[in-house]
Amino acid sequence: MFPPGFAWGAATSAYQIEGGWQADSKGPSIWDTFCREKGRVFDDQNGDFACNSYELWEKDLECIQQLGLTHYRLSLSWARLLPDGTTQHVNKRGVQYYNKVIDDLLACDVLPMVTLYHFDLPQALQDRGGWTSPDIAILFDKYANFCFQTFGDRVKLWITINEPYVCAKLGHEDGIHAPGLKEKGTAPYVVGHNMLRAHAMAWHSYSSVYREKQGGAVSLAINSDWFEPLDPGCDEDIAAAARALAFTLGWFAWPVFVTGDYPEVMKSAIDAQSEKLGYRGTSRLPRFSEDEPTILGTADFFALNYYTSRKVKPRGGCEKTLSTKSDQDTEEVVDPSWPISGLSWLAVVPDGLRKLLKYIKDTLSSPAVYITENGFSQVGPLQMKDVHRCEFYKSTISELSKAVQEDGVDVRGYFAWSLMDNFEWADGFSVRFGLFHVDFSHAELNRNIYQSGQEYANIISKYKSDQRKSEQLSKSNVD
Ligand code: GBH
Repeated sequence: MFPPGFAWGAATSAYQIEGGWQADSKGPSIWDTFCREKGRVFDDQNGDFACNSYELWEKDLECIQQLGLTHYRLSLSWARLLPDGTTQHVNKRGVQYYNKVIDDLLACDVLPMVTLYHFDLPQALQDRGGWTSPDIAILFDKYANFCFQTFGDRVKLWITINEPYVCAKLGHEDGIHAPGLKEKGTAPYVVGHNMLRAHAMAWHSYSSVYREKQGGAVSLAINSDWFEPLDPGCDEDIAAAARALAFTLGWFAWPVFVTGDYPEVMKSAIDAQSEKLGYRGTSRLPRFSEDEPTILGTADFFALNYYTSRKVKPRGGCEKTLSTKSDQDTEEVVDPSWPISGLSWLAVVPDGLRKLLKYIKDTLSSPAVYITENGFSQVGPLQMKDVHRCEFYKSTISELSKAVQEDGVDVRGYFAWSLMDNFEWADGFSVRFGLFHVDFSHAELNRNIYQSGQEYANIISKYKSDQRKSEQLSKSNVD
């Protein structure tokens, strides 16, 4: 039960699938650098070749068609288009590659959703301070303008930045993503801030220069778990769950959708913790400047990456060191009844998606929503008949339909993560999220559909035939 024109998609990202890391004068990205440092990635693997989509794009297109997708979400490699990150030097072969991908999709009636930034900053810009430098917002805006200008005649759905939370926290606090910094409790807030500024500048550029002619829509993809109180009757747990939501979803959603600023509870918790731990100086959470383009209202829809849920209680203020986690002061637990997908963080909680969507509707004034990522991983021995993942997709999509039908959430589309097995960041190739299996042990890198991929294809084809029937019905009613 989904509305007409609903987007059925799958998602990927450039570094995770393309390979061709030095092909045709592509510049290095921070992930090229990071993977070369020993001990960063499972088995010291890297995305040098990955699924080799740079050369094997046609195989990806076959997978897309086999699933019957209406939409495909991909990301552009900034360093493939602009090897040193600036528009001083454009790599024509990179432009050609994405032109072909976009044109081929459209020729097959598949609409592209394009992400400008999915974790892979040009190394040349990291050398200038990366996301911790305020200048990055202007550089990103120039890159975004370049992309709107080059591809915007055909691309109508844009994501500026994928998961600023993950870049800020995993990349600059936990050090488990590139660039591998561990500046706890400080850099992540600066990075998040600059990402919001960069996103907003690009959105304003689109609105003032391209929107009228190109007619597309622009947002940023925000990842969040669903958080609920461990004991729903306990006030401390209720407050802790609210803090967890504020520090994950709210960090980026409040500035863009609600107030133009960070959630109050986040601001006060950070300042209180600074005080308590004797941190001097200006607030660790930067302020938005009145002299810059506004942040509020800079999204044409809500793009949600949802994977899992947690039950929350207070940590008890016992942390002695600065970090975003100690500011947040929560402990998050997995309910024992929730199955685990194979990855310890990925408990399977399909109805958490429905609850999160309801929360988004109620707190962010009912935005149009795309689920830009959702998925389930396979770890360990390969199973082509992946019954658990079939179950996962069926129940997730059923919860999604309840969100639409019963809760009235304006959901416009769903993108499964991921089209095919790929380079799963710090987990390398040990974790498989694909609807298609990729045989990384042979140079052909053949793609083969999993049972869950077939399940998803069946859901899509059922939707399409229902749509055709109801169109015929309404036509014959008119006659
Ligand atoms: C997505 O992030 C990414 O956008 C995508 O590229 C990736 O392939 C996909 O997830 C699957 O992982 O290691 O215990 O610290 C999802 C949000 C938030 C999920 C951080 C993993 C880290 C868990 N991610 N979380 S842990």
